[in-house]
Amino acid sequence: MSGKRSYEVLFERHQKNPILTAADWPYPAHTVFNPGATVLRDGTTLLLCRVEDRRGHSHLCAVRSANGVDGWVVDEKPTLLPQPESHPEELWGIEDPRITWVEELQKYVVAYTAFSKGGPGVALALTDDFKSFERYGLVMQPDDKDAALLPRRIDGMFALIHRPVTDGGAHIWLSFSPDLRNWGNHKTMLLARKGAWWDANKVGLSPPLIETERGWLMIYHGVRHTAAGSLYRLGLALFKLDEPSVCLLRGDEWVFGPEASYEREGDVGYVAFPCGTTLGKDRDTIHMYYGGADSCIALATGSVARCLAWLDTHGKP
Ligand code: BMA
Repeated sequence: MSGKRSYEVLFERHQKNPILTAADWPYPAHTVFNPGATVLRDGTTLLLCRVEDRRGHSHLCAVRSANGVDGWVVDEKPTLLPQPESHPEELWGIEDPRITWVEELQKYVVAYTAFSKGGPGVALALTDDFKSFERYGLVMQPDDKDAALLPRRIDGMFALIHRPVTDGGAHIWLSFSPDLRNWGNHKTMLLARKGAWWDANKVGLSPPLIETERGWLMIYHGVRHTAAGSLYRLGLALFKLDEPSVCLLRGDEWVFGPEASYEREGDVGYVAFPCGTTLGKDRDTIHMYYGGADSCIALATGSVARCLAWLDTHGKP
């Protein structure tokens, strides 16, 4: 805990950061970043990493570790490659996966950005082993990204969070589907602020929502455009369990931003971009996996209870 003169630290960087770089890859990779994360049934932590090659195109590669910190075993070959022949929306690559285990389907649903001539859109793929995947194709047309599925139905419907961009700004939306293919009943969930705010003009979901007794905890990114470039920082918000479009609390301040050298220096400096968290056995410890400067993978650790307590003192309805 920091002193009274400084801001409270909610997410502690791991001493071994960055925990993964392209140098750990068994095949040529330019950069590795923005991983989705989950804990498999046997307790293994799996990260589905975005790997960029020297064309600038991305694919996804799974890495596994017993403790979620080191000893990573990287798939020998790309785990999920773009398939532009059958899926033209993946022509320029697939990026930024978010993983949700769906009990009802007994499958992981991976929501990722499919990038092509039409722009970035949201695609889904289902798997139970991270070896073979069933593609559902593009479910949200461009310009749309930063998507993740909720782990269970709400009022009988699957619910997908995503971030379409319109002339009215880049806000977080929630959409519903009976079958993961047909989507409707679209609602705004969290709006970007305006002006000088750290989360002005552009916000997006970062990792999938974390279910707590008090509501769905969201870690979202806000983008501040400056003369020197964009600053990607993270904030917290809490949503109603049975009506997740309703925001209960939203913090005014960011809780995590690019400070370490591996977050400030890289292909895209000043970016800390998580796409996945895992919860510890205590169901409180949050392991947040994030991309540093679009170049490496890092880990920071927090606590659900402390995030909720922070929202109580720093959040507003
Ligand atoms: C955003 C995302 C991320 C990336 C970030 C910074 O638009 O799509 O993939 O990490 O930009 O470049």
